[in-house]
Amino acid sequence: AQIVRLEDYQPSDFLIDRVELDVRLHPTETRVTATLVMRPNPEGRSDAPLVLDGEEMNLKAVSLNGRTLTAEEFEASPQSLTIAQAPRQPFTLTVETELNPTANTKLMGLYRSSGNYCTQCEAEGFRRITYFLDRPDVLSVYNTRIEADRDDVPVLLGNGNRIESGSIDGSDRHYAVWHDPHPKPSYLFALVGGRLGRVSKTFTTMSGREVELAIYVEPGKEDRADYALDALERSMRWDEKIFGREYDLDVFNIVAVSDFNMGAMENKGLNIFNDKYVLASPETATDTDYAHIEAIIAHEYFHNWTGNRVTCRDWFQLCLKEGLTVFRDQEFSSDERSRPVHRIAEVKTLRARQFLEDSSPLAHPVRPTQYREINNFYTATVYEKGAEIVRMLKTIIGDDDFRRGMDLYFERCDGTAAAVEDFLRAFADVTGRDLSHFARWYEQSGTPRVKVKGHYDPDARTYRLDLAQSTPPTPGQAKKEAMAIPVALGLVAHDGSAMSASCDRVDQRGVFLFDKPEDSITFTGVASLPVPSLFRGFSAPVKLSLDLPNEELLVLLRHDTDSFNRWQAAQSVAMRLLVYLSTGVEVADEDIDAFSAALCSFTDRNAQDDPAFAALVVTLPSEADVAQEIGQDVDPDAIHRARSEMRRRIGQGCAKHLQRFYETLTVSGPYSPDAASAGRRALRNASLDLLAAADPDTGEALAVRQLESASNMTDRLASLSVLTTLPGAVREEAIARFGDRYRNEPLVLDKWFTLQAAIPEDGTLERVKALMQHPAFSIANPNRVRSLIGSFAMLNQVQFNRADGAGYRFLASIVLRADELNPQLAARLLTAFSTWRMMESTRRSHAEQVLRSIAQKPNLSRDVGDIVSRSLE
Ligand code: B3K
Ligand code: ZN
Repeated sequence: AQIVRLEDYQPSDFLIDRVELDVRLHPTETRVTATLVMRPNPEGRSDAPLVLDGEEMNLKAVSLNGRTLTAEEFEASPQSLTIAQAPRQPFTLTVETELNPTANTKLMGLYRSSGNYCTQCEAEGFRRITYFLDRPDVLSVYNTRIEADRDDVPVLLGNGNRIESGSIDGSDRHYAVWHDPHPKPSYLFALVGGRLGRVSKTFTTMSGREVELAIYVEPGKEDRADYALDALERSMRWDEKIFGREYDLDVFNIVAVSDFNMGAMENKGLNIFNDKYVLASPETATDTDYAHIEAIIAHEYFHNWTGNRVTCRDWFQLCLKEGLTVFRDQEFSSDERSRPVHRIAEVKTLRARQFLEDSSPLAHPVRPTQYREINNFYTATVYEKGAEIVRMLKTIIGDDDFRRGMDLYFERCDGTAAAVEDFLRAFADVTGRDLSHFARWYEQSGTPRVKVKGHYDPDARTYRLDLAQSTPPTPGQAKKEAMAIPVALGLVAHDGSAMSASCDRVDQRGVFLFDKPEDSITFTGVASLPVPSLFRGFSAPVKLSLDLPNEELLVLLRHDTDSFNRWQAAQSVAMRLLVYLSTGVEVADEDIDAFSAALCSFTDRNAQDDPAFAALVVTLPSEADVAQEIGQDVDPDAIHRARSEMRRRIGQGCAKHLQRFYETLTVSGPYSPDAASAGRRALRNASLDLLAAADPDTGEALAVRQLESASNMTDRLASLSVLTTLPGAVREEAIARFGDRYRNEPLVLDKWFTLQAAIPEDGTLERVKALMQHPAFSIANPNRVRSLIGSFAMLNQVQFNRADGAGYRFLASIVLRADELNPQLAARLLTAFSTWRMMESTRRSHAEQVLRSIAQKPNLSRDVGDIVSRSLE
């Protein structure tokens, strides 16, 4: 297959200044007439033919400057439309195409969802609507006229502002014309047509302009969009206050659709969302759903500046908009909720997804240098590690210079298609710093490992830290260089008192920049043996090796002023015990008891003031986390047994405390998704989970009672989740009743699918197969497939990785079926195999066999072909 390389980037030979689109919506024969006002690019080649991208369309006519071209004057192939003799002066090209949105199961380009029409163009979907220079560095002003049947399609939406609408005399059709004054790349184009309900409010921007905000949803579900609308308003206010960014159109529309390949899409002025990230009511959405809605609404809105006003030169620069925008949405959520709690959640996701990817055959740099299918690079590395790079930059240069650098970046790059270099240059220019070493974070893949050893000299009252860094080889990068790693650090005395030690290598913000393979720093005035607290706030995306004994980690849990490291300390102890238990290293009972006692007293002290934080502290690393830590010859059954044993021991050791939390942390009054109430529910439900692990009978009784009396989905789902860990008739009855109660709520059934797919028992594979026959399940709907099949593969360590290989064969069969309909969905599912090399040999050989059999299939999509071949490399 064709490989696209960063080093081959060439500016486009032609530009498209204006686009007039006329779209006549029809279920199977939609007509699109595109009039493109074009000219040769002075920066392009002067003798080049005009080659427009296209895919799966029916070409009806082509005309140049108003004259219809004969078949000899152009060449149309399935992927392109070529005019060999294109004019060397400005010209107008008109292309008429016909498409079938009903047959479009890839959910790219124009397609139908629940009878409505919608589009998805990123990365390369616009070429499925018309022939075009479908690349992000071609920016055009769009005018879109949409026409449709008035009764079937009463709502017509496009990018920008609506400038005209009306009926077509003598017919049952109507139209609307939308104009977007901001030049944009084709991937930000969108249109929607359908029967939709609406909620709206007016927003006054910082300079006093009025903007109409609206969210469109399935009729009857309007009240479920209120929270999203509120989150949108808060996002807009926040971006004004924190980054000085104002919105730039008269309307901002969001449409929720039920068939969508990812979370949402930032089309200019017309965001299209997976309805999972818009619709929420206390009865159907959990606290986590509310938090995700808030974050994704913010993320897509923030793209208006980081992505749309400043867009990407080419797809290799994807992190320029995604990493930066994730950073911005993380900051927003941190300001709206609890910053320490949010930081821990970010790091948990980063480790579970990005560290995993970075140690897998699919590892790639934050800015990749080549791809076969760009849709396979919307990854945790580009998004989450990309955000960590921005965060490190801010840590290194400080808040004020970071804001000045952002301002300069916007000022310089507004209206352009930029590259990572432009971003870094803005910060280099405002600080006078050389950021070329730091830029390596975009180029080098793999998670650096930092080894640290501490040496205390009581006579000299000095404490020295010896640091060494290394990054393991990754695909295409055998040799690694040292990275510029900001280490935020401090020293903690054993009794918890503050230490007045100092070190001239540590800046006023407490950060040491570790940018060599090895280095040492020395603190003076250290009155007693300290416990080092390193990478405070998780100041860099690295793996730290520092063998502190459990007692010292528990000192950090009790006394560190950095809350991230308090949590980290508990996780480190838990991880050490879990790895020992999983790999047959003997663990003394006292070690588990000491840990459990420390957890009891810690949660006791924090339960009332910060229950969300306490809930994170009592939650053990997941089975997948433990597998990743072990890293090779992994036996998922042993990990499952170890973790179950630990949960039981902690549940028993802390039973009194947990019972008390369970009884006292109730939330009175009507449901509210705010962080404080959500925190109480989180600790209460984490307590229930551990109580059930310690004593299944009590746990079952409590869970059944909670399931019946719960007034919101968070508590209801948490109790059902606890019941799924307790095999028997009570569980089956609870599962059946829940499924029946929500039989008309697909988004709730998704949660129900997920819980069942994650049951770590032998019967689960059959259960999952049976659920595929459920009337709500559809292989064509990404949410359903991910909830049932994706959860089985990603959450159920023991059953997906069954020793007999049946889990792998099942996933492969689904991937192949899905690939015929929706390659992006299929490729995403297939990434569940990225851990295959770390399994023990029996599982490893089953997985390899299954991957090889997929690789041999004829007619694989480029998406699946790419993932399978890289997984086997
Ligand atoms: N930019 C989109 C992702 C598009 C994915 C294309 N396969 C959503 C986001 O990151 O905001
Ligand atoms: Zn994004």
